[in-house]
Amino acid sequence: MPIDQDSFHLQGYARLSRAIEPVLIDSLCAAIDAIQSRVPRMSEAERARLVFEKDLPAHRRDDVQAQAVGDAIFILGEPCAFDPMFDALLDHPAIRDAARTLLASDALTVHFMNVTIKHPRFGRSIGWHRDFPNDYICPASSGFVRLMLCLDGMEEAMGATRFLPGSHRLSDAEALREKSEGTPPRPSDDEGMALECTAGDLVAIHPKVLHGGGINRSDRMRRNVVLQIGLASEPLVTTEREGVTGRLLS
Ligand SMILES: O=C(O)CCC(=O)C(=O)O
Repeated sequence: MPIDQDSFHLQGYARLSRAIEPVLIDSLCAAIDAIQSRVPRMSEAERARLVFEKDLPAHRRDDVQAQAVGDAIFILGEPCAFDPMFDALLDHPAIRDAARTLLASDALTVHFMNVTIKHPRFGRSIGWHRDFPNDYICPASSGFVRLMLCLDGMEEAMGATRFLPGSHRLSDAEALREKSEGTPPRPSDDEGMALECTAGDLVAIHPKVLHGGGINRSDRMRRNVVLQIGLASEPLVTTEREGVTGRLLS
């Protein structure tokens, strides 16, 4: 089943149900658990690829204090550098086909990969934002897509990703101007719609759609692998690079 292009272009996002097989999802979850438990023994170089919940403002996790969240990882950057299991996603037909369909090209490169983790009971909320432009790894135009693989599934109480449907309909110039002139007032956190998913679902995020999501107030883990994939013809204009950056999606 192909990804729903109409929904992507109309709403700014689309979901492909059960795109990735459970056995791979289980292996990725086990790999993340092993990385999390290895944190106390990690080198500085490995820790530098992680963003820890305790280092971020407490107001986005209901003021749960840093001492109470331990070494919980919020962003696991460059997961392929920790476990080659993540490489399997770059070769997975469901990922390749979704990106080719949505970007209408066979000549695509990987920009980056991470795992965004909302731990049970305090995993932080993410404010409304667009992915284009971003300061991390970004081309000059919005010729890219983020594909988000839900490892645990997402319910609203778990801090499911929220979308403001149709908010991607602005020009690249307007999105760039908005960023340079300061963010205009955003909707309140509970506006838009929470996209509930099953483990293994793949969500395509338009680079200009407003999205975010609430705190994980449930007792379940909420982990998503996020992959940014772009047109090979669009050079990157930011300076950061990952090991996977520039890899052709074959
Ligand atoms: O994990 C999520 O809910 C969304 C991740 C996200 O907002 C992003 O990659 O831009």
